[in-house]
Formats: sequence, C-alpha cells, structure tokens
Amino acid sequence: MKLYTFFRSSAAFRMRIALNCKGLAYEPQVVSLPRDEHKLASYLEVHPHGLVPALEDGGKIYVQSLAMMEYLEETRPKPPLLPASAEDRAYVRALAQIIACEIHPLNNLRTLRYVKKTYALDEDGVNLWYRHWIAEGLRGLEVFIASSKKSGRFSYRDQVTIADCCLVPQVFNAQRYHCDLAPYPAVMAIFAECMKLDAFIDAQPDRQPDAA
Ligand SMILES: N[C@@H](CCC(=O)N[C@@H](CS)C(=O)NCC(=O)O)C(=O)O
Repeated sequence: MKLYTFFRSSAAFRMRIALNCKGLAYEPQVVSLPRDEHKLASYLEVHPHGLVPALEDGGKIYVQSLAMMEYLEETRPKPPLLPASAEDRAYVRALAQIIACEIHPLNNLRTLRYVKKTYALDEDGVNLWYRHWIAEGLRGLEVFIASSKKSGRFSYRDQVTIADCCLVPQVFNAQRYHCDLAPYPAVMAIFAECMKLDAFIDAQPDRQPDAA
C-alpha cells in the first residue's frame, strides 16, 4: 500500500494510526502542503480535490480518511477498529464524524488561508478563528463522550476504534495552536491512553520522514 501523506496533516495522521493499528505496512509518499504539492496536476490525478491523504491499494486509489478507514476495516478486519454491535458502531462513527465533519474542515489549511486573505487577518486574527472553532467542537465532543457512558480507556470502552484515530490528531492540532484543553478532561484522558500505544506514537507528526 502507498499512503499519500504529509506529516502535519490530521487526516493523514488518522490513516497512519489506522494502518499501524492493523499492522499494515505502507510506503509513505510525501505531499507537501506548504509547498502546494497537493495542487500539482500530478497529484490531482491521484486525488481530484487536491487533499491529503489518499491511499493506493492493489493499483486502486482511495480518498477520504473515514471512507478509507472503513475500507481497511472491511478488507482487513483484524484487529477491528469498529465495535461488534450496530448501536456501538453508530456511536463510534458519530464520534469520528464530529471530528472529521464538524471540527476539522473549519480549521483546514485552505479555510485558514481563505479567512486570512479575505478578511485581511493577522496571525492573532487567524488564531482567534482557529481557537473559537476548536473550543466549539471539543466542547461538543466532550459532552458527547461524557454523556454516552460508552467510553472507557478509549473513546469506546477498552477498544481502539476509528474514533480514537480521529481524536488524537485533532488534539495534536489544537496543541499546535496553543488551545486551552483543560475544559475537556474526558477527551484528554482518552488522548493520554492512546499516546501510550506504539501505533499512535509511531504515527505522530515528528516521527514522519518529512517532519521539519
Ligand atoms: N475529509 C478529508 C479531509 C482531507 C483534508 O482536508 N486534508 C487536508 C490536510 S489535513 C488538506 O489536504 N488540506 C489542503 C488544503 O486545505 O489546501 C479526509 O478526511 O480525508
């Protein structure tokens, strides 16, 4: 398998964790976002929307990290990254989507570049935007986890799932922007447990070949 990745990309980080959890070897193909390599014609042939990551498997290309994690789950089910029951799978998918659909797009590179340019924001202005949406998103995540009674060591009981593959990169991202994470103790407890595992440690940005 080949993973089109960038060390700081949260969505690529999700995939690196999922691949590591399943013990799947992959070849990293670096696509530098600051150098706009995701906008090159050669990459647009891989991913028509010019976003990282993409996964190549058996000569076919897959995009969208949530879809790719589900693809891995269906083609390489062991160890599972989703719970056994439909109810619990819905819970885990909801958590993953809270992060991937509600939080991450508002803080994506193209979003930040757009608000910075369009509204002539300086660095403080961009940080204000970033931290506002992180606080909104993580508050929702915290409430969802705390009220579900389904969390344990990890987002779902003692099983690592795709929810954790999404949660950890989002927390890394928030830490990079110096967000106050004290109001989210349930989220941070899960983060701490995940970061004891090699699959997460080895996937983190500063362990990647393209880390600055
Ligand atoms: N929903 C997509 C998100 C992909 C995405 O937004 N990737 C970011 C990096 S984390 C990207 O390529 N950004 C380029 C840009 O914003 O210009 C997924 O889960 O794969």
